[in-house]
Amino acid sequence: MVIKVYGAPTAWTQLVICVLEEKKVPYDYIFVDIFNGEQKSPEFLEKQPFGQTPYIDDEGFILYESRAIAIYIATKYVDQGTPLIPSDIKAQALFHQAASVEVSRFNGPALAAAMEKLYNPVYNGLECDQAVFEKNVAQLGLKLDVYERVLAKQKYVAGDELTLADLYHLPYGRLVGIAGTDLMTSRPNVNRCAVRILSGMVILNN
Ligand SMILES: N[C@@H](CCC(=O)N[C@@H](CS)C(=O)NCC(=O)O)C(=O)O
Repeated sequence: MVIKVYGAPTAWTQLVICVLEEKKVPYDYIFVDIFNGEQKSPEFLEKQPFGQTPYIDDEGFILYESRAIAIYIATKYVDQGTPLIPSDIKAQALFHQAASVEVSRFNGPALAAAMEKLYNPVYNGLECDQAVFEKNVAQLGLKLDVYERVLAKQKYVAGDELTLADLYHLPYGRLVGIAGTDLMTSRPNVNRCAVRILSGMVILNN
């Protein structure tokens, strides 16, 4: 039985699907209608108690939190597709460093900018607060200036090989582009890395 991904064509399911594609693992994508509250149903909360997509079902083994799912897939299928987690102890430490930078520096302002410009108007019926959006774009820009300097010296965020730490930037890196910013494209080294990350993306349908 192939891995079942219960998700929606939004930010985090895209990461899980991208990891499965990079690892050449077959999967079934099962659409969860988060736009009509299916993720808050008792059946869904049994599997994902926080009421968010995605989660996976691997022959009865249920796992949620996209970064944890990504590590599970990359570890289980270590011998196929793109490696994604280095085996050398120092390369692995640099991978954890880059993954921590994504959570602690990139995700906050990127999520806030995407929420303000895309999610709030489209899904919550709220007007975009342009000042909040711009404040977060500016904060993210400062972080990406540092990324640009790092990526001038190495191909990817954890070194010269693509890792999960790069792919973790896919969900909100993509959305800040859709939100109309040039945060990625105006920084050549960041853009080079972003183009590679996005090359593994599959367009999901409802
Ligand atoms: N930390 C979670 C975040 C999941 C998340 O934010 N999911 C969004 C879609 S991308 C969702 O389910 N939103 C609907 C909701 O919160 O009700 C993960 O990594 O899986």
